[in-house]
Amino acid sequence: MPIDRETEPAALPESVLDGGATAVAHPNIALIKYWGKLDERLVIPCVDSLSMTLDILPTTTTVRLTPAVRDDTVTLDGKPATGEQRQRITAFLELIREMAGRSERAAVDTRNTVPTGAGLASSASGFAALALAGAAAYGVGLDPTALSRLARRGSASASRSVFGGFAVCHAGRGIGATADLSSYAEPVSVPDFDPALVIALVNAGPKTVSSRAAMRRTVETSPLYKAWAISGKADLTDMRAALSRGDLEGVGEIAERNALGMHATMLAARPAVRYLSPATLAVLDSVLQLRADGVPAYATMDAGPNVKVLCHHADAARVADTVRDAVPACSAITARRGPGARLVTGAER
Ligand code: 2P0
Repeated sequence: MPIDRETEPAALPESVLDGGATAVAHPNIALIKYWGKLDERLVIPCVDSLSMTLDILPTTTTVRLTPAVRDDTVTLDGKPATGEQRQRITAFLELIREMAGRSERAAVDTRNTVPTGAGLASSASGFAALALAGAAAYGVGLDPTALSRLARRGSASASRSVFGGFAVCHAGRGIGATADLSSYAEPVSVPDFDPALVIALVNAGPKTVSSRAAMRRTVETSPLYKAWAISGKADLTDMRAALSRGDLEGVGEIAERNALGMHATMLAARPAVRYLSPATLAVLDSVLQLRADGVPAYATMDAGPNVKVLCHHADAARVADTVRDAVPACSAITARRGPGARLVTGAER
């Protein structure tokens, strides 16, 4: 089968085994959202999801084995990682060591260009890059499906950032090892669909409730959760059809209803989880106004107040101006579909 340079992650060159490995991965934005886990330890999502990988805000991660050192060292944006962030990364390295049958510790250096923990998918790009660099550094050869399953153990959304363009993450079936084997992402081939995604950054600060805690509370207490999970199945079927038609209006309508439904499940949780701020609502109003003015523009929001607006490239500048007018403190950056995770070597590092 020919290799699709956009959707297939790069193969592992032997040269990266000396002196560590560096990988780059991009964030993705879900058009059909993942929210809720069936198994927290194995990171098995309750629902299927579908996303677009972006061409901006990459994470670059280097993993070097440090046999003479007793503990892993983790540097995040130039500073030593602490607390839960460090723990998640070292637990992930432990998984790779188990796969490799090796015990050497490692030094991890991760650089994000996206604000960490702001609902801008830094854990998606972060764990996709770490999975690829970590597997390469420890000499574990993984096919794209296995790499995606590994990335999922870091963050379910990271399974999708292994691939470029559009990707679907299967929630999987069964429990335990069966669920682990059957939950992974794979590319969705829509070569001619290339929309713009205008990211309206209303607040780049870290979120007040982690998505992990928020998901858990929603699944356990929200009376709306089950209804949303069921309607998401139809959303996914409709989304695949709209994508294959290259139908931006269809894709946008389905993405918007799926995201609003996800936030409705959170608002109904006890106590409520509310990521949407007044500025978020002002941007949503401006998106409605754009549509009323004949500009196809559709909103999606993740675990934070920022809004991502799907539109045609030709309309992206107008959309960006409109959201900036709606919320003067807001900045807007435009993304398009981007590449899958890849290893980088030599000077590129
Ligand atoms: C998504 N989000 O599909 C959804 C929509 C946020 C809202 O995946 O707990 O960092 O590490 O699996 O992937 C954000 O949560 O969560 C997320 P974990 P993740 O993109």
